Amino acid sequence: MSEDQRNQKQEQLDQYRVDDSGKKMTTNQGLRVSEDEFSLKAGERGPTLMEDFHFREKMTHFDHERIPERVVHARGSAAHGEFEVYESMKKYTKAKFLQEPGKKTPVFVRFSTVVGSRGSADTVRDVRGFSTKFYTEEGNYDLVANNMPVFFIQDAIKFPDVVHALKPEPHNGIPQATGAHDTFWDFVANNQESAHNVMWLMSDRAVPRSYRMMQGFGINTFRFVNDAGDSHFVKFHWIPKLGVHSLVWDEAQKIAGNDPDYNRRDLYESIEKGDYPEYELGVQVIPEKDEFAFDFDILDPTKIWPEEDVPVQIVGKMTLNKNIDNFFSETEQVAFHPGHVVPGIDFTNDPLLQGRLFSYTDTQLIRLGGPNFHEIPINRPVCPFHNNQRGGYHRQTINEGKVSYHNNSIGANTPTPAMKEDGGYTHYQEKVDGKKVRARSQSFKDHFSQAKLFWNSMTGPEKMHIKQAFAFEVGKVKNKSVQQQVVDMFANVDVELATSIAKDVGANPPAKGGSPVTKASPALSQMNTFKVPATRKVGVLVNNGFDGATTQATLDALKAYGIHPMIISEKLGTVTGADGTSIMVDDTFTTTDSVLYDAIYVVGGNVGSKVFHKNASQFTTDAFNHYKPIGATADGKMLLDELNMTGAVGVFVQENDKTFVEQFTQAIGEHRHWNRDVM
Ligand code: HDE
Repeated sequence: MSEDQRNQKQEQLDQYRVDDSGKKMTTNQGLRVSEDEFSLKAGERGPTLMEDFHFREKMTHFDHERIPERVVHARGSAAHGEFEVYESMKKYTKAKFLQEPGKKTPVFVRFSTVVGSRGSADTVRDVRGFSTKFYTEEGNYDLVANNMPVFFIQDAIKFPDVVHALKPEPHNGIPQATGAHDTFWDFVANNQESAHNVMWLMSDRAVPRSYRMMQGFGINTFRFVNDAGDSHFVKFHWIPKLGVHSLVWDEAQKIAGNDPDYNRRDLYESIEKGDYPEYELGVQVIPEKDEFAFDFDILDPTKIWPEEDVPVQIVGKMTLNKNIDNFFSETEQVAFHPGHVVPGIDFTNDPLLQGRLFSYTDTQLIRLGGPNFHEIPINRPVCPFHNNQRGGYHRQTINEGKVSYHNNSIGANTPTPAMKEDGGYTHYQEKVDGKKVRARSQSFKDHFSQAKLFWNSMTGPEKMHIKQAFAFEVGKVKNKSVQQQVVDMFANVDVELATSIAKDVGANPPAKGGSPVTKASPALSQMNTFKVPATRKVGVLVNNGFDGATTQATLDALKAYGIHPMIISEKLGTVTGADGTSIMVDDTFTTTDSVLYDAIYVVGGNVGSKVFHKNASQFTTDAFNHYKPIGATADGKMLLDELNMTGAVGVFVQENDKTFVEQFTQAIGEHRHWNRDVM
């Protein structure tokens, strides 16, 4: 694809972009408006007149400004970017955008939570969506993924059930954006195919630190088809270059109050700063002949293909390098669909995928109000589109001529279907032979082996977090029978886990033993991820009279690592060091909170202030309890001594230690100090 074509998507969006600044106000019909503050009245104190077309147009537009939110994944945050191929996938697929190393394709990515409504908080315990639209020369390809590699159900017909159970309960509309209530856990215990996904949901994966630090998984098994017509089964992965990192649950809850837009803001601000999120695309490929070579069914969406058995091959890298211009036009109106494929990418009989192939277009009809949503700028392919579809709400294309049917002679039988050699999409001719049944394959019946594999793959702290998550979630369940059913169900995964849940929620210990699976997949643990200090935010607690030279040098050194120190003090404006150094304050103890930073650097100062002392103690204690790295100057050490933190794991004091910055920086990259004894 040429540079021109790569810029095509941007140019296409630019056509629709309007800069209103400096312009005269008009109605939507282009009529200049002379007055926009007073409605037209019969006399200054009289009634408003029906003939006030400007008032009515303005109010009608406003009355209709909302569209139905997505039934799931309502809360989203998105960005533009590009995907660049490292390794040609020619061997497996003829998809043109995956053929040549170096080839770039524009993309639009929307991240989301699943269960909460559009205005809900970002940091709830939930699955995250990770949808990517590739604007390829052969049409749009959508990779509609989640941040967990398995799903709650095996057949799409159960999707309304799982979503009803997870959403706020229908009688009172409570609780928002959480599975911590009776109906979800009742669903889980009575639909045990959910076990594996529930293990992921109780793990740290459900509270990502950032969309920039989150994996993506296509979950469903797709098919690659090459030029020769050979087919391979394929699973898609996104791997973040910053590693996979999560929040602590207590922190996540506090962030939900302090900054409900936490993940959205992080994405937006990072791109504004030039910290472009990067993800590598990986594929796991299984040849057709090995379809039955595994001890699980490769079409079962509650199963992973362990990476140690089926390695992830890296294909290329996606960089998100441009923010949206308008949330509604882009993030809200973008329409994804796993059925938006290009030649070389095809489907399998995965029964979840088959149902998805119906649902996504269907949902856009109600959400975007008709069949022409492909004409909305964010959804338009970069290649032209021609067919005989006309009409429908909000049709924008003005098709010329009187022919809108196929076959025809009046229009020389165009548009004409393209031959396969000419890029026409042909479905892979999989042989299908069976009776019409409402049934599930026996090969989908094992619900616990991989749930156990996941549990076995967790490190001590990760297992602890899972137990705590169950204690919270199942503890919120009011129905004692449901609690007991959950305990008994998860004994099938691990008895120690089930016993711990039973203790925490006051249920009886589980009756039967756990799964015999002893295998682990180290790739599943977040402890084995990349550790990168760059782009992390450090809260710097500064008071007047601080050690100017040391502080300034440290801030510069941290910045050189790509870390973002943010100055926090009692008041906005500047703080002044003992040597006259003056630093701008970014936030105050009132406007920000410890939970919004990856690490705390206690600089302090020599000017006593009770307010500073009280707030700095609170910030530092929270950071300590959330396992974050803490650094301190000699002045700041006094506070740490008082709080009994000096010498604790991940606490660094800058006395005469020249290696302070290196140690502190490395600790920031490590993310958290799970082996610290918190208070
Ligand atoms: Fe979705 N899903 N889904 N889903 N899904 C939607 O489509 C559906 C599933 C996913 O950012 C809806 O446009 C069914 C798996 C993401 O706009 C809807 C089934 C995976 C998004 C729908 C699934 C996903 C959606 C609602 C089971 C991971 C947000 C709004 C059979 C691979 C897309 C919309 C965005 C959205 C249906 C299961 C990911 C209703 C029926 C598995 C990331 O069509």
